[in-house]
Amino acid sequence: MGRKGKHMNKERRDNVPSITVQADLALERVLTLELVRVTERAAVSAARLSGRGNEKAADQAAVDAMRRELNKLPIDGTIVIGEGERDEAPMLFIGETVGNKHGPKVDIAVDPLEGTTLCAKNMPGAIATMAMAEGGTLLNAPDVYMEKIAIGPGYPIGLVDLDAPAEENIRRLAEAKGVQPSDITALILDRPRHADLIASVRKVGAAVRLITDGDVAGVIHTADPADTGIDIYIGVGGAPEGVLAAAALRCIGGQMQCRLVLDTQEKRERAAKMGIKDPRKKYEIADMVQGDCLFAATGVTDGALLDGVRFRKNVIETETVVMRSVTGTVRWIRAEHRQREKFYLD
Ligand code: VTB
Repeated sequence: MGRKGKHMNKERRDNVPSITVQADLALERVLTLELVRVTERAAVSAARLSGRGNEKAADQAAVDAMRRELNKLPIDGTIVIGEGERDEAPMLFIGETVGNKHGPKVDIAVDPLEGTTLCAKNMPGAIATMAMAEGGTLLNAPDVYMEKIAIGPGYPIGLVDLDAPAEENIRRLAEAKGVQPSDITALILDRPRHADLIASVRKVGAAVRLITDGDVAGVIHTADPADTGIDIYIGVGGAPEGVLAAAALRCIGGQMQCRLVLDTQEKRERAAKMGIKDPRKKYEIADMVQGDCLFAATGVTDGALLDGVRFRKNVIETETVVMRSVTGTVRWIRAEHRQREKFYLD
């Protein structure tokens, strides 16, 4: 779903199921706007450092801003997807509690700067993103790789399968869409590990669009192929990004299957400590995000999904998409900020 996704056609809207949860289990809807503030602040802080070639500084700026804003929220939050495990990340580490504690118990997944390299090089597609869900309902995943496959809404459940050969998935998808495999475009991270995958997709006649980073937005692109030109996302990316993308698809519809890449004893032990019992488990969206959730992303640099931050003379402009699973509502929020102080930029 690109920016033009704001004008999503009716057919697509009709295809998007909203999830059913007990009223007392739904997240308070006022939190939706609170999420926007959090990702806006992180995006502005990172954007100030875009194109400076310093990934660490941009990431740190986003982390600081996001943490500061999260701690103002009326929630009793726990970071379940964050900057790393406790011993390696001083802020927004997995298990850190955030919020002012006067509010609901929630799980939080954050990627304050998704695409640090994109931001450092001022390339398209860096975003600040987070998801929030009822306490205990987000997958607690270690920072390892994850196999992923995702398609948009409106297809029969189980149409594509993480364990099927890429050629077969493309053929099935083409048939269901009523087109030839050559009309299908797959989005894949440009990495040497994907050489065979890319060759298989091309062998069946489909097109590959490569991205250097940013697979949270990449997965979201599958939700509106008519707009983005992307029918399917396939490949191995980060597990934290996988859970964030699953939260977005939980809100807007679509299918996604994932499996953690736990290829060493050390990784299996880390995962086990986080409660992962079956290291080979194939996760569906509902396994990764079990209840109501909210998802937000603000553009840092310009991208297909969102415009980046604009620093004008007296105004800072941001663009954010925020979604809520219980209603399936997607809001595109273009904001003009006139109070620079709130961004702690000077
Ligand atoms: C992907 C990509 C992210 O990490 O998840 C990737 O979408 C996976 O790790 O933007 P490798 O770079 O090691 O392939 C990111 O690039 C974020 O670091």
